Amino acid sequence: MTDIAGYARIVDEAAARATAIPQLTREGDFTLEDAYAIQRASVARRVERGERVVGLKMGFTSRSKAAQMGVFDLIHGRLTDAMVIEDGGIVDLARYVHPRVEPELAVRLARPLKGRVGIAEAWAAVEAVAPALEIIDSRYEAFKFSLVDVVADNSSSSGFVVGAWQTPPADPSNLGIVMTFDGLPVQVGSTAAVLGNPVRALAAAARMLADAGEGLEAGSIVLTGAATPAEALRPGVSVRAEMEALGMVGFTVAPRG
Ligand code: OOG
Ligand code: MG
Repeated sequence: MTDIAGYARIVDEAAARATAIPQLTREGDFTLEDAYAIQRASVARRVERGERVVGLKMGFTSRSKAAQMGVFDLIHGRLTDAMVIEDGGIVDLARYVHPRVEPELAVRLARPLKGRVGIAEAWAAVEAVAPALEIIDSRYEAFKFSLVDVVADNSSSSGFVVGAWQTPPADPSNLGIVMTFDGLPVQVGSTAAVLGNPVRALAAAARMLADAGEGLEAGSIVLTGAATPAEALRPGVSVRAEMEALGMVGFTVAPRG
């Protein structure tokens, strides 16, 4: 039997202390269902400490991210208020193990989204959209993991920055994206890289949660998944993403202290 609570404590403490750990599966393999149970238990520990769940992030919704990490299944993780970084804010690398950043379309729901919904229904539930940057930070040594390892580790959730919320555009399926470090482009792409249309990632989120008897609440924020590979953060760097029709979002990493 997989020690759900024990593994949840290990990943939660690794995140809280910003220390790398060996992959959990080094002790023996476990099922995807166990992995999500570990994720739920680790997020419950955060909630017990006073954090609030504010939404969900989808992972491996683009070919380029899946290929970068060698995991080709859609995954999800929970976002809490403690992971929020203000647009234009300063990020302290000491809070993380080996953080990376990736550009994503964020959506906010006007109403609950539950069950096996299609693209039209998912899009109709969206009240606002924004350009976003996700800071991912696997707690595993060398940022290496299997599918069940990364799911147990809350799908590497660690921080996210959302730009100005705005009225959803008529069609979000092919918006150009440029991510820059100190003004120089480091990744260029399109929301089309996310399952052909990032709204598909939102519908997939509702379906995945429905399989576990859960759903998305009104007001939830959903990160639809990186449209490009992630880039490692370094001290002092200024990170920006510009998304066609939606504008900019960014943050600066504090210089080495
Ligand atoms: C897992 C999380 C993947 C995305 O947007 O594809 C993800 C990882 O790469 O560490 O957030
Ligand atoms: Mg992501």
